[in-house]
Amino acid sequence: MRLSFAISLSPTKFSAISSDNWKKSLTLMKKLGFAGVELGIRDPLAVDSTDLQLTLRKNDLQLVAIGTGQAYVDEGLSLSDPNPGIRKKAVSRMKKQVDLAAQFKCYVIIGLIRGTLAGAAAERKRRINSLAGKMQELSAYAKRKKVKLLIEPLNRYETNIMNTAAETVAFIKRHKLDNCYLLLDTFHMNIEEKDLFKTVSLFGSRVGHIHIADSNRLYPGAGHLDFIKIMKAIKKTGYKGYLSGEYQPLPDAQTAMKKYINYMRGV
Ligand code: LER
Ligand code: MN
Repeated sequence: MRLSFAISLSPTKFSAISSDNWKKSLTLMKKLGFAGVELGIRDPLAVDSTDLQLTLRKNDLQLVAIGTGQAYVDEGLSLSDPNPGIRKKAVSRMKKQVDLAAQFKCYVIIGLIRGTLAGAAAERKRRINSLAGKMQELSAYAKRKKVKLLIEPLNRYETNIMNTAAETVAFIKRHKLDNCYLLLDTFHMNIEEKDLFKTVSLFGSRVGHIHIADSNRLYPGAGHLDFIKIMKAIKKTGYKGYLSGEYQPLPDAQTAMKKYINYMRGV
């Protein structure tokens, strides 16, 4: 398993990643020995992909995945918004994310961008069906571009759509999203899963990517999660992907990053 770290390409309200200068962060990541980076990108059209490619190459870093939640947090775009105009904008933004990911052969994450549901049961049902349709469209689009999508179960305080791995896998199966894989985040799992270790072994074969954060959404070792046991469970599944640190950049972004690599090498 290789180590990566999630950072933002531009300033964002999303508090679980650092918005420090990304080029400086990549230089530090190379120095610390990371193999990959995960980038939170609000608008892929604002990205100079040649510059990004060169900077990644210079620092021997693989772009592992694109996080897309900033379009929701900073702009209010979501795939399940009641307003069809906003849903359409969200889909087209996600297609641009896929286009960018195709250049780097990396994953695209569907996390906060799916939005959250309000209203009566019938209205929620309509919107969940509409969301499934949008995800089928995106999944097929990404498949044509040879890009895999990741759906991340998120805790109940951030969304009410797919909080657990079981719900997410059921959604993937029900709507035949054969190009979508599971992203497990230890912070969300600690809130939502009955048995985090069992979840890892049960759904391990469907996992495409992993986010690491402690129970308090700080660097591993700052909270009460048993990462030795978690790593053992992940290893048992034969997972060969990246472990991306994704948490609040505290006490400061650089220290948070250093803490990650030191701690993870220890476990
Ligand atoms: C959100 O809480 C999160 O964990 C992100 O990775 C999802 O966009
Ligand atoms: Mn996450």
